[in-house]
Amino acid sequence: MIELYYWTTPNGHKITMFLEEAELPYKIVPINIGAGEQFQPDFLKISPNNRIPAIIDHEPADGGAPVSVFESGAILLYLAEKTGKLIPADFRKRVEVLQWLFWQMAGLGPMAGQNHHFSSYAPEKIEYAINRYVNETGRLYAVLNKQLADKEFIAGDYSIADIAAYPWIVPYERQSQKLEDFPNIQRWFETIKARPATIRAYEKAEAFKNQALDVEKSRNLLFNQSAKTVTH
Ligand SMILES: N[C@@H](CCC(=O)N[C@@H](CS)C(=O)NCC(=O)O)C(=O)O
Repeated sequence: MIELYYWTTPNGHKITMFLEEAELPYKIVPINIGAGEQFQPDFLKISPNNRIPAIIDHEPADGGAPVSVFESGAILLYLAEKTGKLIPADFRKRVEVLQWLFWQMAGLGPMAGQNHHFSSYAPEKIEYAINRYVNETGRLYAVLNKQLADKEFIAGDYSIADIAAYPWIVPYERQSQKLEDFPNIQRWFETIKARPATIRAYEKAEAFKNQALDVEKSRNLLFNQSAKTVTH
């Protein structure tokens, strides 16, 4: 059994997408980041960065004590290695998946995240910052579009590289991007959206709809973090 510490955000959706795809039994433990639950001491023990998602695997491969993992890319890789699913065994194909997984983790995720911040959440509209992150998101979309020109999925077969990227393309309008400008992404996006596991993963989020993030109420909690908010 996998315990998934989760909230209904792109990085949270990555893990429900994997678990649904691999049909692994799991239990969701909601961590309402708008209510500050990411700072609870028990959660910080498994996720010292005070961010969702995190998992506890109660049946690790070595048969030992439960294993906890934080960082969505590390979780996807851990689960793919555990199950042998959504990652190729072939050496060269595996390298292909890993480089695109890290591209998402270090590029698309953080840049689109800053795009959301400066375009939607920042109390002042800072033109330079908005342009910087909208342009960088667009550049990353163009790179992905090129990669998908001759492939159905990012690294050939459907993999954790696609699962990492998809939830960050879902809010494309908020990122001031148009999918018509990226026809290969559009085709890829519609294919993944229609997968039964993707539909089931996004349905899991519905249960928390009435607790949707109210950025105005949570502004101080989410956007006022510093070294001082990292507790012992
Ligand atoms: N690099 C991390 C980023 C995780 C992340 O930023 N999580 C957000 C939600 S998507 C969060 O928990 N925010 C809580 C906070 O800012 O306190 C990952 O991919 O797991």
